[in-house]
Amino acid sequence: MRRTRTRIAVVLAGTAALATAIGLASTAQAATTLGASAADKGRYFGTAVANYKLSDATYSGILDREFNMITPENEMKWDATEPNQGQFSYGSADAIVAHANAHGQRMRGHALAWYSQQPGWAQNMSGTALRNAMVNHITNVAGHYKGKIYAWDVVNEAFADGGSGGRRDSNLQRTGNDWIEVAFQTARAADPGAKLCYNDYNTDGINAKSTGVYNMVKDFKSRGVPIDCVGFQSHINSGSPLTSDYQANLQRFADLGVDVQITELDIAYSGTQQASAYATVTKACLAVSRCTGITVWGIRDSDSWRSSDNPLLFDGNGNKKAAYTSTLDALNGGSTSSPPPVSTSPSRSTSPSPSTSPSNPGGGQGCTATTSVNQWQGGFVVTVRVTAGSTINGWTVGLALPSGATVTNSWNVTRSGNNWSNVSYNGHVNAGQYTEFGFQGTGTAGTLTPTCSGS
Ligand code: G2I
Repeated sequence: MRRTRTRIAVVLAGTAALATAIGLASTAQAATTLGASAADKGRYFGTAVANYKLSDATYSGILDREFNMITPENEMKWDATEPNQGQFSYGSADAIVAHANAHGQRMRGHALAWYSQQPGWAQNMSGTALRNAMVNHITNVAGHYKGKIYAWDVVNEAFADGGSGGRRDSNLQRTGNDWIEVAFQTARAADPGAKLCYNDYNTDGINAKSTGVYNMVKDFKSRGVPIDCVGFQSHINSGSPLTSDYQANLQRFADLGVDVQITELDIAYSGTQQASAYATVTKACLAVSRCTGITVWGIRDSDSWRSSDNPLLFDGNGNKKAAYTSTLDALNGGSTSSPPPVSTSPSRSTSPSPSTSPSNPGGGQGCTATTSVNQWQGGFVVTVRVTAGSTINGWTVGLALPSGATVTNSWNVTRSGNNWSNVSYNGHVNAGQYTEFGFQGTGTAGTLTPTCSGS
């Protein structure tokens, strides 16, 4: 009897080993959770999370089983993180980050600069005071989370709805059209490792609004403004339906040299129509190699900001819906498009030089430096481009500011008086290529005459 049992046990063990081997082999084709399946395709699958729901076991059970990226639904917004000017409040957001760390999930940060959900004190500000408040806010919040955020929605919803293709009016917009690039430069300085995204809604197909954003991104890339990604919220409903050019729209942005992400997906259709639309969106992301992941805007229908539309993947009881299955199937059957390159990219760029000619050329051994200045009343941002004549491994730009101008913030550079030198990751510049650094200040930058010396 004992011998028989032993033999059965050995046979079973052998079978189990074989089954495990087969199971592992087939896992790559058919992962059983959204996060694992997306990971097999080099992508993430995330959700918006509300901190106060983490104590709900059904909610956190689904979260930790299915999702490997988290966006705080409200906890990192300006009103939550700086309720009084200069007083920062990170408790709820920190709790979400701690949950993510404990469960192997990464974080998307949302959102540093936005016309909505501003604290009352900021709503009442304008001009230079508001601009400075925005810069201070971004510096503090992105600095607090430095190294902990995969991607930040640096600027949210800055474009107008409708056919204008232009900017939305807001107190931030009225501080000057360059507020968006200042926000990106400030975020880069505060957390150089985070991908920096522009995020908006009704930009999910090719239309006037998305083309306005497209033109801004193209301009930013050509001038070296640090932007790494564009978020497409994808709040799909009958008034803002899923269009057949969804994938083409993602692709045209990716072709500008930015990652694309689906950031707040929910689909207010029902039944099979909803399931099929989720599959279409998922396949579109898989088909675009720079689409790095998908985030849904909540877990259960009851968690949604528009819960009466039942737009999510789980019903109010936490059961998987048809939309869940179609999404998972789409992930598992996803195209073989290569995953996006993994990069902790420095700012060096090989993109074509800007159309505007350099304002202040200056040269020395191995390199030249040029500046472009964005001046507004009371403040400025300077971008300095260092172009290598022959390949260099380090550089120093000599650049003096007029009296009365004070630097408050700089990025991709280390400064000693009037000498601005490379940091660890941007000293090496190949012949003919360039890298950029920048700084922000108060006062007037005036006409700058930089010199450059390479080593
Ligand atoms: O409106 C849907 C989303 C559009 N894109 C940007 C997202 O940040 C935005 O998320 C929603 C949240 O899902 C809501 O939860 O943003 C809303 C505010 O603009 C959030 O609603 C707010 C309520 O308006 C507040 O009354 C409430 O105090 O949620 C707050 C916290 O529960």
